[in-house]
Amino acid sequence: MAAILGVDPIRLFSASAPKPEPKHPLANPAERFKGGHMLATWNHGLVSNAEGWRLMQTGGTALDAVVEGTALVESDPTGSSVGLGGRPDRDGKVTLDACVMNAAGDAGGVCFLEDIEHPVRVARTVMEETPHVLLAGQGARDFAISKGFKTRDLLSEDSRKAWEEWKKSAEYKPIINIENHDTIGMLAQDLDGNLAGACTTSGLAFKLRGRVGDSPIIGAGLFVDNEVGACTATGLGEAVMKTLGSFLVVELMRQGATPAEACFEATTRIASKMPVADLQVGYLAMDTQGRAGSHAIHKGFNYARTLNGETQLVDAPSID
Ligand code: SD4
Repeated sequence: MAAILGVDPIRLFSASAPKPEPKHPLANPAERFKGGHMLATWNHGLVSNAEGWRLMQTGGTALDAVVEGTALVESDPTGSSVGLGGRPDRDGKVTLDACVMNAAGDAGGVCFLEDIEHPVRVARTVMEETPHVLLAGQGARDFAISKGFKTRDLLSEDSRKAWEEWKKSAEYKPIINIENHDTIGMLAQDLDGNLAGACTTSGLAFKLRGRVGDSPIIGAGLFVDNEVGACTATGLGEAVMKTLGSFLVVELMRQGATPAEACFEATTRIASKMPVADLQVGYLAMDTQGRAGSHAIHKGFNYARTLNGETQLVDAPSID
């Protein structure tokens, strides 16, 4: 057989091929944190973490915690950036993005999904019951319905009024910490020491129809590597996608950065590449040893942290 790209195929596939490198030091089972650790973006993370902790007490995995923790926020009609009650696009339609990732590195997501209250549960179903990672639009909706998810109108009266108001000037200008506020990204390490993450959003208010942000994109809005750590992002998805932020944070941790150092580096990376006066991005990360870190471009980003059942709301440091 001819060499492929200059590599002898016998060497490539033979049993004597070089063994993989030893696992990362953070993967050391003896040092993994097993007290239960959860991080979730913004104030509503408090509700998500409480649900995650409740599930962990009765044997729930990190994946159960992040999916059901964020699903609670999706059901809150007063939240204007997630699930039910989320702000619509320019055409008055609520379109949702979500993804999940588990300790095995499996991932699932949905984007541009309409009429389904729990995109995060659909994302889990995509991961567990299909060979795919991401389903979009009508296909995602059809898939959800085929799996028993019910449809409902997600446009709340409050969001309809905000859209009517927006149409009067129809100015497309994301506002830091207001319009971009409230995506929920949640990371968990369960009592076995395994990691998982979820991210769910209605995206930017009054976005162009069909616009998909970073939140359902694996490596952008969320990334989990059970050997190293996990990261999620909130803020302007276009900025997060340009630097594949969550993957970047996890890779920096793999190279030895703490979660805080990695989030700082990923945030300043954005600021070094584009003007950031009018955009906000916040990163939130954990490693396998129970350490957490966060960084945002601007002030105002906070997150809920639960460690050993104790919860606190933490203000993230920022560049300005
Ligand atoms: C998006 N990243 O669609 C999301 C919005 C967000 O907090 O995170 N808001 O770009």
